[in-house]
Amino acid sequence: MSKDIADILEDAPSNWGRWGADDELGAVNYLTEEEVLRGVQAVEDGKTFTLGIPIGHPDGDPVWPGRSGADHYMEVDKGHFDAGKFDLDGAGGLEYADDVIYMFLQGTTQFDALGHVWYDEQLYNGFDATTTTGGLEHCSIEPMADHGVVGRGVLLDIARHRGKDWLVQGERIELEELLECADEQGVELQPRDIPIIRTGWIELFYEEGPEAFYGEEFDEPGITYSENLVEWFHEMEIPAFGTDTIANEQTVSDETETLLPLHGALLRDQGVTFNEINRLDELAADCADDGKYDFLYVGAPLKIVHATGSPVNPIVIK
Ligand code: UVW
Repeated sequence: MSKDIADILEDAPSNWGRWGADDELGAVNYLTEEEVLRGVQAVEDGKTFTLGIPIGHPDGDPVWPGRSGADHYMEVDKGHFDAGKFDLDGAGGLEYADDVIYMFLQGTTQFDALGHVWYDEQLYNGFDATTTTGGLEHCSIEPMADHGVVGRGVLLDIARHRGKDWLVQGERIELEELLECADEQGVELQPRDIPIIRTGWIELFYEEGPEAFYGEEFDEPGITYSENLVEWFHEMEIPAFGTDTIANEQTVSDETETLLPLHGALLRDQGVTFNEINRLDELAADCADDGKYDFLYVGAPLKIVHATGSPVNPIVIK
């Protein structure tokens, strides 16, 4: 039987109440105007990178097992006009195309809302988990979408640091290695930064295909739970972090033997925003080339009412 996450995290640091009893924005509150300007100061040459993956890729989309990729279809196109299904009175020959996407909001590059994951019947800041029924009454994506997630980002290229194209199933990354990697790259991690951790894992999906990616038992590589790592996020006042994996952490923690404990310790307890399923290879190649690993990070989730998350195409400006 797996351990109880509430017992494991009993003494873990928390941000509940830090920004008031009604707060639903969490650690993104750290991203004040000063932090935005600190991000702007990291811009030197204006090079831009987008971190989103394609939505509706012909080989499918990389998603958490049990979810499905986007289903994209045409509601109206030239064929509909040629078949006489539309007659736009007064359009003078003007025609149009319309399409629809049916997808999991967590099924592409995305931000988790703070009410996406909980334990012990409570969401971030103590909201009752029953308020998620029928749509998130509290801690939906809306406060984050209203605020935006903008600050100084720092790439930590763990795949390159290990001399690999990508990490394999179950490989774990500890805090010490994140710090060593920053050191080796010659970049200083500062309080309120947005760490972007590259494992190469999403590249495996596109380069070797879904079978290699999912394997026999899905067990993603990633940062792993430790008291040190959780304390570090708290002391450094980390508002958000991104990775190129589906869930931003080792699937089953070696330490707790439970599924995704950092979702409990960081998202639910500290209100840290998770930006998942990024594609980081182009950004990483450029950072390796010019030796500059910090940048302005801009994440704009959609204002979807009562939603558990939102697709996002983060923009990085160097
Ligand atoms: C789960 O909800 C399982 O993970 P994610 O945060 O990746 O959506």
